[in-house]
Amino acid sequence: MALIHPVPGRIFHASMTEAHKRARQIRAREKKVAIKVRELARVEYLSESVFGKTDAVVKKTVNFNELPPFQRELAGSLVNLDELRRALHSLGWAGKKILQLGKDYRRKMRGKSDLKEITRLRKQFEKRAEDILDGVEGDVKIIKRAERALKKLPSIRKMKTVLIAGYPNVGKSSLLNELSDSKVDVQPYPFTTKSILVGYMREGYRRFQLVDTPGVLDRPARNEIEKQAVAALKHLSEKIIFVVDPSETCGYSVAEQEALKKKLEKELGADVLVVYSKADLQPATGVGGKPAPRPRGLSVSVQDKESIKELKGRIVAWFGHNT
Ligand SMILES: Nc1nc2c(ncn2[C@@H]2O[C@H](COP(=O)(O)OP(=O)(O)OP(=O)(O)O)[C@@H](O)[C@H]2O)c(=O)[nH]1
Ligand SMILES: [Mg+2]
Repeated sequence: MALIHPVPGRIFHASMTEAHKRARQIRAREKKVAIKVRELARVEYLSESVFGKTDAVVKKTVNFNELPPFQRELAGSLVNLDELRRALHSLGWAGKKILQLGKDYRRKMRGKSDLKEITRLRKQFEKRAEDILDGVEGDVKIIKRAERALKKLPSIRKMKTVLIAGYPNVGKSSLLNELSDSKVDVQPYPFTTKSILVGYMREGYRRFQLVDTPGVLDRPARNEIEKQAVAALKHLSEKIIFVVDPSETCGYSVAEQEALKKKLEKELGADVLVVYSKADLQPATGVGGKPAPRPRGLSVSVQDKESIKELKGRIVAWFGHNT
């Protein structure tokens, strides 16, 4: 569902054409009567058409205050929400104003019998309606810009969620694929050029959402925007599977990986479950050329279905069995 109801292009012109077409279909036995009725109809249809279009945008755009915190935080980072709210208000006001003006003009026109005068009033109404819409053109631009920007918001379901973090190449996406029942969803994420990956895992009647965020939780946040990107995720879940690759084939030492884990734990105030990946590979050699001791904790390999099953069990237990 779109957060912002699409704003039609050229509201005034589209409404004019619509009003004119509909009014032309009106027939009356007497020509004079027909002209007057059509002129009244043009005013009515134009005002109603503009109102309908603007009102739909106002009414069908979500109330950003009611979005889940994660979505709201992201929306707020992409768009100035106060400015957008004001723009929507102005557009709504313009539509109502034109609707009322249409009523006033029709009242005036009904009292006239001179056809030239009636036509003059209809044109005057059209001009005033156009001026009102011109006055909110800046607001329309703001709404359209927001509409485009918010297309980058990922759609994430409201359900038990686990984030997957860890340095690049440690095996996060491979793990997500193994844990997910169906194909992993690719969603846009505003802070990164990469997409985020969303998978769904079922265990009995329980369903979990797993989110892999390449470029976000796979390195220490460097600047404000990156910190914001990390902070937004806090609203999604405080449960993080942190993947450590003890084989170090990812290119990062275990010590570096542990340091990132500590940092994320602190930054997000997260509840972290460490998972050691690539259990089928030898751990990297430690001091003195000896293989480093096998890490304590859950070791998994995408080649070992049992280990994946065990991880699933851990995730379920993590949320508690009565959830
Ligand atoms: N041997 C072995 N290789 C694995 C395992 N899991 C992942 N890999 C390999 O490790 C490499 C990186 O895996 P990815 O799942 O793409 O890692 P990632 O953490 O998602 O990487 P980025 O998306 O770049 O952050 C790939 O070549 C995988 O095939 C595993 O359990 N065993
Ligand atoms: Mg990946």
